[in-house]
Amino acid sequence: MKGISRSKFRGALIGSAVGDALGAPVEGCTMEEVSSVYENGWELKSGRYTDDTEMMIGVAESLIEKGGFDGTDMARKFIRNYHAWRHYGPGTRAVLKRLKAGEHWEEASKRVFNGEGSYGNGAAMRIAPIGLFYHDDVDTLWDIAYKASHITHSHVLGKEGAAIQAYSVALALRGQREGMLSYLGARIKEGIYRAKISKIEQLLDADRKLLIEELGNGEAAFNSVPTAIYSFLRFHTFSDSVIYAVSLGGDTDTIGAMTGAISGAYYGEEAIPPEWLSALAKAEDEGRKGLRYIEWLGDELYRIKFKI
Ligand code: F2R
Ligand code: MG
Ligand code: MG
Repeated sequence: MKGISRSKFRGALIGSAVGDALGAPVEGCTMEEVSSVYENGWELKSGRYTDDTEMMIGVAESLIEKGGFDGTDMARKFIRNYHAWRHYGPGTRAVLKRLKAGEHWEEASKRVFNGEGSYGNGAAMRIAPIGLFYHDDVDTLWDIAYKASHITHSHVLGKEGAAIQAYSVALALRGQREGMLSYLGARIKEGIYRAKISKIEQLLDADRKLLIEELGNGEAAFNSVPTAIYSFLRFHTFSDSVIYAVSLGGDTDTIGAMTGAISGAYYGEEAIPPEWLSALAKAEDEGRKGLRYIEWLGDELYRIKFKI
């Protein structure tokens, strides 16, 4: 398809991993703490990614192997890839344990948070491959984003957040930065997201403190997905958006990952600073699913999508 390149597919996935790795050392910190940790410059300190990227890899692997969404297989990929030291959220950890014990993927996620299900951002943080794969059909994208979220997040606000993030990646991939907020507004059903997305335009010059008060920087999907979209829209380079997202403090790896996915889909892999790519490759490529592997996942998604 015109304008949609392999570089943009790679950019969304690697952008997500890089945003995750930049935010990981400061997850849970205040804005002030983040600026003191990064006072000598925005280097990828360890280059290691966390649960955000490990799960995103599982989504991509499953779409590639099955040629589309398959809940049983995707759940299996999450279990197979799991490493506790990547710091998973407690709800997701509990659901993965149930899945590993043999519970069906349509049932396990309904058991956490007193039967409410999770509205954490753990479904949204991994959803970029679905935004890429279904970018040309928003009804299917929305439906599949909900289904893929349900494996671990059965609360409607967890699923809606993931669908909004997936659609933002698709719009960025298609080059639809102008109009992104109207396209999103026309789709969103849940009030808390409608309210936050409708505020983004008027907040584009806001200071960080106000932005956090209005959109949030926490682990709930509704306190982080709108913030990632904002971070993309406020700036005009990949690094400015991702650095800003991390500078807000709070759930820095995840807001960084989601901003990186949208920005990478828009600008392509070439826009990601080479020193960030080398740090990621150095930390993760030795025997792990690192930079080269994530690039390969982007290439495969592109190849299967466009039948080339
Ligand atoms: N786990 C973490 N970070 C914590 C520790 C890392 C730190 N670097 C350290 O070493 O100290 N990060 C990862 O988890 C987040 C994604 O979480 P996920 O997968 O959505 O998990 P969960 O537990 O389902 O939801 C997150 C929290 O949201 C609240 N919540 C969700 N649903 C709720 C409900 N129905 N009622 C009440 N609260 C609900 C809870 O506080 C959950 O724990 C990402 O940041 C990822 O990076
Ligand atoms: Mg994480
Ligand atoms: Mg996080």
